[in-house]
Amino acid sequence: MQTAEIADRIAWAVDGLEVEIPTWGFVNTGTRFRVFPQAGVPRDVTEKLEDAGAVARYTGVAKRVAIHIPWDRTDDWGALRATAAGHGLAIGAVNSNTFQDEAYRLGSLCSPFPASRRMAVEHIVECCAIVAATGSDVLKVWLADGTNYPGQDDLRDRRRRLVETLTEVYAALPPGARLVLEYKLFEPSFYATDVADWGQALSVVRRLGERASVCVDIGHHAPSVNIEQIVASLLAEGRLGAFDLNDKQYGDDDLIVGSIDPYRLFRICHEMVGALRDDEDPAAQRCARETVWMLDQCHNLEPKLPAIIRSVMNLQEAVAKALLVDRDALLAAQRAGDILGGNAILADAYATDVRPALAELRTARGLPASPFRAYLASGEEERRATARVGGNAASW
Ligand code: PSV
Ligand code: MN
Repeated sequence: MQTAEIADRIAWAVDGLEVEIPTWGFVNTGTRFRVFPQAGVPRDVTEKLEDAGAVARYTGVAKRVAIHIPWDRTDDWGALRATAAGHGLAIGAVNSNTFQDEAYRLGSLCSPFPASRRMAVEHIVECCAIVAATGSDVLKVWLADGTNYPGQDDLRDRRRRLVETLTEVYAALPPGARLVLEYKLFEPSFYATDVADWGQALSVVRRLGERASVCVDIGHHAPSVNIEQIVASLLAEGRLGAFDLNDKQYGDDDLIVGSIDPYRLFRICHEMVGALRDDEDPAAQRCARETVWMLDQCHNLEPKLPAIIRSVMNLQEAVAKALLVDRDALLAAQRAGDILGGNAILADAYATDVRPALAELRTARGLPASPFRAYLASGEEERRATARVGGNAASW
């Protein structure tokens, strides 16, 4: 296939795809052993938005920014929204945080202590108000709730508390907004996590209502779990709400998306593109259209901005390859029971080098052919480090 024909077929990866960048991707992060600070890291939410604005400028497809409360707390949400808009950004998912307070020692929404549950509900209800005040449309809830030892708490009771408190939160969602519930296999709890997998998350959001769905964080699964099948199942149920994109080798490693297993990322994108193009399943199609493609990564050692730009490009490449899959031929092979034929269609699309076509598409739209190289050559990284001296760099 010629570059021009490839470009034609993958244009959506540049014109249609919307990627959401997390403010916490720009701050100093680390492991439980040490945080290694970097130069030029934002000192407040305004500077985080400035960095997200740079990613949007270079890539052209990352125009939503996810915020985390209280890390991004401000006393004027309207002003925050306006600052974001000044950088060409809309506020995306508002992430609640019920994992960094002493009160949450034994959990938040599932805690055995009514006062802790109350505090968590009030915090997330406040996040609902922030959704409205910032013009966002998504509330994202991840819970660090769980237990470390068998017998520590009653598992069924914890589940009952979860449904009860989330029902209260759901009632506070602003009109038109959605709640997405994120699951995670383990950590910080090591015996039983209250929302540990997609089945638990799906059954809980079903109890809440139509505007509740599931967030799939790629890093939150056991090794070798088939994540694209989870994505397909959630799409079929109309309950996929968002991705937290990243990559992993061992646990919840929060590495650059597509840096370890680009083929897995491609397979996930293939499920998404399949649903987006499936006119015969309008419910899955709508669900795929509304799904937020958010990054959730930590750049502990590598420079943060170029790492995030790289992530966006990796995602675009995976989406582009998925757009190249010959769906009619695939369907025909599948219906004919042609195992190797079907597999070859996917393998051929994955093996295509889409980078020249992506570069052409970007150039035609006034974007740098390689946002990553253009950013590194721009001197912005050095200027940021010189300008942001003094004060307290934002960190965990
Ligand atoms: C938890 O590990 C998580 O994936 C959740 O999305 C949090 O909001 C995010 O990381 C930041 O800690
Ligand atoms: Mn996440």
